[in-house]
Amino acid sequence: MKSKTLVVLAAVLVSGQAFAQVDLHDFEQFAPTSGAQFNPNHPGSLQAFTLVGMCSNIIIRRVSVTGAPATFDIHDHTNWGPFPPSWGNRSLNPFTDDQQGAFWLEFTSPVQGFSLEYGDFGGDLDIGQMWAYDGVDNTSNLVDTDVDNYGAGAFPGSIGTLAVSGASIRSVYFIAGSSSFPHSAYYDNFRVRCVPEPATMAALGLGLLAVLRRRKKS
Ligand SMILES: [Ca+2]
Ligand SMILES: [Ca+2]
Ligand SMILES: [Ca+2]
Repeated sequence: MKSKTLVVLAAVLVSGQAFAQVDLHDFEQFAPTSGAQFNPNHPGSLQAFTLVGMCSNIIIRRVSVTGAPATFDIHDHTNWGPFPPSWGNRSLNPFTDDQQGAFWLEFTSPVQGFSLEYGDFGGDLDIGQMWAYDGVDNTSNLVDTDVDNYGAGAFPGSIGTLAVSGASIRSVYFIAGSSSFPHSAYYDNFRVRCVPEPATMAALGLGLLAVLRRRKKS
């Protein structure tokens, strides 16, 4: 590694903040459980699903309203749409239980921010809502909220976004839909902004500075 690269790396590592890393989860690599070629179309095959990230994993679940487990699917839209081109061929689908509760994401390590994209094919007037907590569920402290009016928007041109941020987020809840169908939107492109670990960053930065000093002397 050249000295100039080392200087830049050392500066970034010492400052810590500039190193905040983002995990993108686009669902593209997972086997679909629903889609146009499946019968029934939205079987609700999943009760929990884990997304593996570089700094935090996400456990996806849904809140039960009826007492029965609330389910969801990973949707294949290869043969049906058109979905937004940036959504690829897979997304998160709650339509099996559109009268059930919000999605509940538990982060296995604290994160600084979370955002997602959502939308549907028109027909109803949708509103998206999101809540972030500092503990693994919604009995902990509320950190941030977001509301987005999708209205009469429709795929493929209209993509809604929901985003929350805070010093230490351990769970996020979200729901998007209308009064008749409270959970009636697809979700994709989860982005997780991770917490830099100040102690690790400082140690790495100091180590690099030491290497640089030694090089200058020689
Ligand atoms: Ca996707
Ligand atoms: Ca709609
Ligand atoms: Ca809808």
